[in-house]
Amino acid sequence: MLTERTQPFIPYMKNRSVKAQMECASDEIAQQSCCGPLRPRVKVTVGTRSVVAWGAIIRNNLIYMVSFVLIIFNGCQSTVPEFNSDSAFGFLEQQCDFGPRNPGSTGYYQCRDFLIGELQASADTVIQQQFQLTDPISGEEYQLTNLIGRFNPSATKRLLLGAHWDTRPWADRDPDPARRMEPILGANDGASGVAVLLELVRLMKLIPPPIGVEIVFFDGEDMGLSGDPRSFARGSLAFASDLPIPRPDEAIIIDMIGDADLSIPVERYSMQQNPTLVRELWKLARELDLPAFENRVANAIFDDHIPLWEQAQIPAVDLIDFFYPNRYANFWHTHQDLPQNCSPVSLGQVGTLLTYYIYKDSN
Ligand code: 1BN
Ligand code: ZN
Repeated sequence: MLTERTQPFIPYMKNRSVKAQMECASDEIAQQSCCGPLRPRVKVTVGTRSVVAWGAIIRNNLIYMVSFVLIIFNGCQSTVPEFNSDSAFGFLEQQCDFGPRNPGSTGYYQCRDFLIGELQASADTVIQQQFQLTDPISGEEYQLTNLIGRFNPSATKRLLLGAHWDTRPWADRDPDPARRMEPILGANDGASGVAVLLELVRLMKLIPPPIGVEIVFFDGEDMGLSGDPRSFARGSLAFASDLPIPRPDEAIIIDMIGDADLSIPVERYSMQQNPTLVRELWKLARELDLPAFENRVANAIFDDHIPLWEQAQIPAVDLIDFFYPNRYANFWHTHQDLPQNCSPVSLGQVGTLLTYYIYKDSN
């Protein structure tokens, strides 16, 4: 069953645009002129003569001028829309409602068509990139699909934002051995990153980004064998080995960012591949008061950011919370990877960071 997203999405501006503020200012002036004349009304009586108080005139005019300058100055600051965490969580639930999305499953095809529809409704261009992958256990061959949605593709600066949309065909870390060959639902490992990107897709349709943004939903990330990291991230390998778009300047991958107990230290390979972007993102997270982002370097994880750098020299960073739910328990690659173990607040932290990163230079 599909979850209805009942709340209409009404974005509002953190800092209102120059135009909106000018309109507001002119409304105020219009109101004043309806209620009374713009000419100064203050009079003082000197002896028997009534004279206009010139001091008051100058003071009033100064107030108008200072207000105008402040409005313009405030309008020059960046205009960043608000990221809607509940809407993003609705996208997470919607993907899980399709069931497991491992290659060849019913949920896989339903989800692929849903993602294509969402991109086509909002992006300037949509590209489907197909590639082959053999299931390392059954030997079955699948035709897989990376999906790319391009926004403002002619911009000078272009950022790639990626997440994998496929889910793992096996719950090989589940405590119940009898269920280890069943596919996982992938609420966190799969749906969470895609959910944040789908919300950004909707936002960018409403408010076009000032930079170029390439949204990439990678396929074939999670069909790898435990103990063989290079058998993972096959969609990003196919993408980076044969780029279907001009090479982006930089990339941010998001994976497993829905954990209700979210903690995102710096992933070690990311620090090597793009230390400048790591510092900028974690500084922004500090300024925005996003507590999930921790100022320490942790595990090196073979994720979709590695082929981007190795094959195409795209300096890519991975935002990932590898300990799901924490260091003392594990839901990763188990049947506990469910929406109830994820949170809109967690999606909101990552979504807010990315929204600021995209729109920070707009006005
Ligand atoms: C992330 C989520 N990954 C798989 N599911 C990448 C990964 C590959 C993590 C190998 C650990 C080992
Ligand atoms: Zn996984």
